[in-house]
Amino acid sequence: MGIGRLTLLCITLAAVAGCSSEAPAPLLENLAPADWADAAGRFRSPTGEEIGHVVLTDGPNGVLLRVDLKELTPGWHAIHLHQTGDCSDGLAGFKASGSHIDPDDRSHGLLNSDGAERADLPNLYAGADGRATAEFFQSGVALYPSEESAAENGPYPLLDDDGFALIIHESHDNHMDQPIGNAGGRVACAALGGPADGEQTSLKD
Ligand SMILES: [Cu+2]
Repeated sequence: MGIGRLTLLCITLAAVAGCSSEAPAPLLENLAPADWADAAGRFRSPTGEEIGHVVLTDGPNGVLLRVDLKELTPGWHAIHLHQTGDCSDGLAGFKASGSHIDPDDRSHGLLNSDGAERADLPNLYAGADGRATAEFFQSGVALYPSEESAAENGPYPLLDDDGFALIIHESHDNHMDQPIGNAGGRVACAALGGPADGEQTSLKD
């Protein structure tokens, strides 16, 4: 890794990994080792406030995600991969992020016999202080388009032309009901790689 790349990494990840000598923001401390991060994004509340981060690592069998959020309602929340990297309409419910990533046309739900969508993840738990920190792994997706991802049933490239969004829902996903496991509205959104993002932090050349 050259100096330029390292500098870029530190600038991009300054908030995430605390590369600078200044005290790191408590929210982001130790979210993930810097050399894990292939991409990172910020979670926004409906009013646009920064309430968390996600770090994504591309692996040979899928994508690893680490998330850290604050100011959530205590309890379980659904977290899904949505189609479009656009969190610009929070007050209107983050609808611009589109529907779930589901290239196989499956039903929603990790516990559904006709499921699951590639959007589907286990629930995220926020403690009494509203903080939620977790690691997830999703097979069937990759960060970047490739020959492999273009093949039938290949990994779905999250950072395609319109990017993707990680959406936190108001309540938990029951992993069964259509279309979103009765998880309610969208309360936080992290856009990566989308046209309206402006916050893309892809670290690959
Ligand atoms: Cu969703």
